[in-house]
Amino acid sequence: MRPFLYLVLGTLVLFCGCEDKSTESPPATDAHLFSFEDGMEQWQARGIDLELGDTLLTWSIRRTQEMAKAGSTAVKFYLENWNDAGKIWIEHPFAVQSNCSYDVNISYAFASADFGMANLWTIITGVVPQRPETRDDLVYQDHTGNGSSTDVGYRWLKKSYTCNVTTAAEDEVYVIVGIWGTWETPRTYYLDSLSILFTKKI
Ligand SMILES: [Ca+2]
Repeated sequence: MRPFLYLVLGTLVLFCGCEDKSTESPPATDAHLFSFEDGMEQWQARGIDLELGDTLLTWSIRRTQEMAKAGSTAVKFYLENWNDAGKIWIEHPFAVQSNCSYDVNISYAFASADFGMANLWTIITGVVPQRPETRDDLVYQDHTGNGSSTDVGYRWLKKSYTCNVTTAAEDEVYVIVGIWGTWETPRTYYLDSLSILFTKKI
């Protein structure tokens, strides 16, 4: 009986090993959605390059009910960009595995009153392995134009960016969303329905 038992046990072990391979896990995903109805949901407002002589530019990032894409509340970005260099954003750390590579899709509704193609600002959106400390740590994307050639007021736009980040020893990354003032004027934008999707690459 003993050889038979070994055969049965060996078959079970082999079967379990094959089972693991045949049911190889799909890429791990992790989704987050923020509508800012009850608070900033752990997103922190930051700014850089805000100096103007001996003073600082006036700016703010706060929740508002002036307009919203989902629910009744959005996040309002306001920057008086008199130094032609201001950058303001919100950031949020997310837990990840160390020594891994992730594709990160960042999608949101973005309301802009910027029309035409002249004097537009620049969108900041990305994922970075450490908390941003300098302008070079930020990730710049396309412009803030709302697609209209005339002044039609605010339009909600659908923005979607997919970035890649590779972690080393760290076990968190930062997602950043904001604006870079690339023309000297005060401007206001709105953000809502922010979705973050992490996909771990195998
Ligand atoms: Ca909302």
